[in-house]
Amino acid sequence: MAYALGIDSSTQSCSALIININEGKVVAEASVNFGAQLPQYHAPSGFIPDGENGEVHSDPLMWLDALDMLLEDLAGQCDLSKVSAVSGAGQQHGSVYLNSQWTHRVKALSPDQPLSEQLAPALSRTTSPIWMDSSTSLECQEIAAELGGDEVICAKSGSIAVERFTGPQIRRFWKNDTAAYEQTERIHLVSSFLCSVLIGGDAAIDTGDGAGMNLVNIEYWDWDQELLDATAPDLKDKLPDVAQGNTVVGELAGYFIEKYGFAAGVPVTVFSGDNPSSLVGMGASQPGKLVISLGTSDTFFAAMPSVVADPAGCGHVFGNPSGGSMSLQCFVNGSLAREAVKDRFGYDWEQFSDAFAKTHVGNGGKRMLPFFSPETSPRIELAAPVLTGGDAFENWQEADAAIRACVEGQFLNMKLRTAWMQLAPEVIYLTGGASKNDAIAQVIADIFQANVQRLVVSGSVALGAAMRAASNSLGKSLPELESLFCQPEPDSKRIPRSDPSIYSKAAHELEGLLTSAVN
Ligand code: XUL
Repeated sequence: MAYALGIDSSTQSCSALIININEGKVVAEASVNFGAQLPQYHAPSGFIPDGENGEVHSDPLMWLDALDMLLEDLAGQCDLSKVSAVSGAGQQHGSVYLNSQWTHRVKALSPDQPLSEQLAPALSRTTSPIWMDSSTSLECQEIAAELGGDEVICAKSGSIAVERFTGPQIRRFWKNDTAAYEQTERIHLVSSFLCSVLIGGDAAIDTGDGAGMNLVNIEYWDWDQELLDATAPDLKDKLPDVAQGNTVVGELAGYFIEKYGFAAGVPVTVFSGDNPSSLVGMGASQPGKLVISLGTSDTFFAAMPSVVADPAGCGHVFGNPSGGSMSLQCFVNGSLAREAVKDRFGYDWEQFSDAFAKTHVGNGGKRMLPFFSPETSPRIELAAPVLTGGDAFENWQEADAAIRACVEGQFLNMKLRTAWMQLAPEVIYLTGGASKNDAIAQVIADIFQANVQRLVVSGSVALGAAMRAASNSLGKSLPELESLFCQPEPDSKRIPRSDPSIYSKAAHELEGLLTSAVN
């Protein structure tokens, strides 16, 4: 049979799709919104609101209920006995803490009771810190001090110690609730937790999601004893194995066969993080293509020809689920910054787009550091965006020039900050809400001097998971699957049109502006 199931347990919802790899079609799709469909967890946006000291947690039982609901929905849409390969992905960095009951409970799941009821007694920590949690600055400093500085951690783990990463989160749990830490026999990521439930035993953590922990060494892709020791005692014993993304970790457990009608013996490929999975779902798993996702914040990621870490410590290196490594860099000032400029002039999105036709490439030297809130790439906190280029412009009296300056500033900064990846992309794939804006797409094509395209893909995380499952277990290669499922949107191609020297000069000027803003 030629069906593969991909699951995406993200921050606000759990979604899935089933693909038919012979026909190149999505045959079923479902999604459970945590806030709307599981109101009993009091997490309207998928996390428990009003956490103290930067804490952002979610209830892992909510993720289990959503999984049950999702499979029930899918079983109503399609005969699940036709599914012959499964994989998935989870929001990165979040962690689940399990006690001595975990091993036997996950092995003996009965179809007569929901997953959440059977596994609730196996939690040694009732809630899970997720990627939005910023409570661990002190722990990051402690880990860095123990290792000999951020550069050492970055070279080993692909990132400096980062608040949302799992290692610093584990350290804080150990410090604040040592007894519960000691009762913890297993720590899983969101991805490996759900995968474990599906196979009825501990699943490995893949190199894509594992690298978001500050615990895996990116040279040999396994736990790094020094990083473990600097984080918390006896940590290695509490963690599952690390595996490459093409590993089959088990077969679907009896619970799913009996309850939802899956066939016996369905292989499950190790789950990954949502970003690594999206890399595959966007058809960019081989070097040469890169993805820019234009969302609340903008994210830039790409398969890497070789493993290098960002010397400035802003970017991240993760494992690429299809082998090798990938880079990821987040820019906090994404759509919110574009929206702030638009709103400042009372424009709608059409007027915003028209501003590009009324101004010229390079904006006549009018520049903006478009950081409305603290930025992570580079790490900078400005009282307000910095503008340069004449009094009227600097006093926000030139709406169209300000809009171009904001967007040019964002992508010039992105080009500068991602230079460490040493990529020479043939094509950039755009995704996310603002990717529909052709004017923005043209600016990106000109700044990166590369072709820019939108894909018809929606739900690239779940699609990437289904494609990984299919390529591991159903005998179709990823390139074949990409040509079936990752097609460019007709007429969305933008090619570089401007003289490259305009934006190299502009990049130089922006870097100068940045240096003087920091000093
Ligand atoms: C990546 C990150 C988020 C989460 C949630 O480092 O924190 O993108 O993966 O989507």
